[in-house]
Amino acid sequence: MATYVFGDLHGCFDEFKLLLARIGFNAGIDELLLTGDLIGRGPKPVETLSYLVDLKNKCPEKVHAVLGNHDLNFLAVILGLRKTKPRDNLDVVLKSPRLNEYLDFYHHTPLLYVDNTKKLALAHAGIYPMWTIDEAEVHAKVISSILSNPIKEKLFLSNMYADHPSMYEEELKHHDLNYHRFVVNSFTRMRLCNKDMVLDYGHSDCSVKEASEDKIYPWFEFGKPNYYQDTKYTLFFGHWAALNAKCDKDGIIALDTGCVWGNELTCYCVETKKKYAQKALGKVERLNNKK
Ligand SMILES: [Mn+2]
Repeated sequence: MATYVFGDLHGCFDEFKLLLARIGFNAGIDELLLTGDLIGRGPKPVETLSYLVDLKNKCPEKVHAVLGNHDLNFLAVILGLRKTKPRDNLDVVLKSPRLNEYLDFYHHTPLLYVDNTKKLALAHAGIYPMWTIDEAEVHAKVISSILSNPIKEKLFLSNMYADHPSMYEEELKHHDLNYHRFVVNSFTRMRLCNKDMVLDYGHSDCSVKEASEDKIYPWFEFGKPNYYQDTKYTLFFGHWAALNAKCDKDGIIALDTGCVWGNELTCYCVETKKKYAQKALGKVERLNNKK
């Protein structure tokens, strides 16, 4: 039994299958974890979701994904709250006879997955530096309960698109829409923040070096000192293709290597601590080089 964690798939189904074959993935025996952004932009979203839904139906305990910003965008599109853009390549999913199955799969996909036995956690963008894994789990569960309620889901998704509030305070919990938006932004969009843990979205086209000149740094540079080292938990995240999986923090592992942009798809074996990569077979034109 092995546990494999995959970075953002973005509908890159061919590379996904090649990498599964290369690692000798044994469906039903091995565990498959995914850092989210399963679809969006890439060429084969229907094949990707169908594979994951089938595997999840067959062995529910062996497949765990978390929601990414593109996955949430897909939910907003289905509810008519967002228009599809041709470059998102979602129309083919919307026309699929299995749409309701994909929707059900997503409604049961959390923002954060934690395995307390294997001591690992998985979130698309990461965990807000002020939160422990336990605290983050409480926040993530609030959003899961909203997504399982159609009326609350629609209200939540229609208020999701904004950058504020940009930092967490206990007080936020009394302001539902702002609180929910902060939680979802931190789990799915976060990349950079300042030393006061204010999330920054203004430097999204900058490199880490350029941002640091403005005293803005990757979120994983902050947080409870040595939290992941001390607790021996490993946190996996995707989302940040421009980082190219470069994160040198103990216990924090970046996995998005931008397969959809023509780079490669990466997965990590928890037991052997080995990384595997599959070169992209194609390339989607990159309009915004950080997504
Ligand atoms: Mn992504």
